Amino acid sequence: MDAAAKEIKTVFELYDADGSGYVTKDELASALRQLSIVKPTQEEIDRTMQEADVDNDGLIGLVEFAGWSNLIQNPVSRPNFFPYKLLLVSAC
Ligand SMILES: [Ca+2]
Repeated sequence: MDAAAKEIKTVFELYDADGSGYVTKDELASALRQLSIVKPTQEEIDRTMQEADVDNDGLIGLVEFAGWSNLIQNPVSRPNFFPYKLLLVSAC
């Protein structure tokens, strides 16, 4: 596992509070509220869930999470995206 993958897994485990291997919407909401410098609104949480949950099963797996992290780390393509990059930086 390379450093970037390890970093993503570390952050993923912060989100996955019960260690189930999946991040639920509740876990996502509480992680974002706890870790974020800017408090997200419910709408932003809903949008984030939609962004990250590619297969729409209501859970974010590690692969989905990694894809979502890539989106965050490429903010040029997402100018209006909530600045969760800050969150990742502060969590690592
Ligand atoms: Ca999913």
